[in-house]
Amino acid sequence: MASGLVIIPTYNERDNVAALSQQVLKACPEVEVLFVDDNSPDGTGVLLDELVAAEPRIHVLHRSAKQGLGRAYVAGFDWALERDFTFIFEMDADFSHDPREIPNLLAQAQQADVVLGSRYVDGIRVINWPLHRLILSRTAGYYVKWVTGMPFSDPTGGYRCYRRTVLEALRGERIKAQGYAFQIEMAHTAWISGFQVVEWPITFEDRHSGTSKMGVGIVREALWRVWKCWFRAGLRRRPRAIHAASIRQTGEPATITETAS
Ligand SMILES: Nc1nc2c(ncn2[C@@H]2O[C@H](COP(=O)(O)OP(=O)(O)O)[C@@H](O)[C@H]2O)c(=O)[nH]1
Ligand SMILES: [Mg+2]
Repeated sequence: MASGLVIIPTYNERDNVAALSQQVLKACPEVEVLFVDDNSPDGTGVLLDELVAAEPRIHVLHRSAKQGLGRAYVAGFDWALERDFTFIFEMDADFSHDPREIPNLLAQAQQADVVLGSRYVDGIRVINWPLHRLILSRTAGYYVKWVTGMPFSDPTGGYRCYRRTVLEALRGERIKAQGYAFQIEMAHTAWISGFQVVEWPITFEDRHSGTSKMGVGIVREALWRVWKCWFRAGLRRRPRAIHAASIRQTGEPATITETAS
């Protein structure tokens, strides 16, 4: 049975998680939500336990310490693959990603293996972000393209939908990044392996509450890991032949289960 899971990593997101999970389930009642919390000092984890107790479509994975968004996603992907989810989403916890886009990402995923929510296709759609963050984010896209040949405009974005087949195939790959380099590595590994990766325009709005976990270490990690992507690809700048698990090879893609209303 096909279904969708929205994975949301959290670190000190106490003010956001209740309203966000509600909005996600309202925007797309067919999906379930998995929070991956790294023992947030602000008590996000305790609040998440309460949400889980009240709503069967909400789940939580508690991890013992802050290990970066990449590690949280890997734990979430493993959790999803142990269950019966076909469409697995990434989403930030701070309302930077509008939950109303989930059905659109899902619709795109009917015809693609990976859908990357992008702030930079058809112009720039970013609200209230400090200029230095915008410049950094835009530069990251050009840098990744320059080094690896991967043509996507927003490779560090964290609003995505992966087909299960992609995560199964990438499970054996050594994707070790902790910060935003994780998003680059995931996109690059899927793309260079021949999966069909598409971009979908989204609007990104800076968080209203809580603070960013972005730091110099995350940028430094991304800078060198992009080169590693290229080396691991054998210096190739184009995908291999279409991946055997790509929907273009397997015929009709699965569709998400409709819930009875
Ligand atoms: N579990 C977990 N989540 C994290 C970690 N670092 C960041 N996040 C979450 O990842 C998402 C994006 O982080 P954020 O600080 O908003 O980054 P920004 O939007 O680039 O400023 C948010 O949901 C954070 O709570 C981490 O180390 N562990
Ligand atoms: Mg944010």
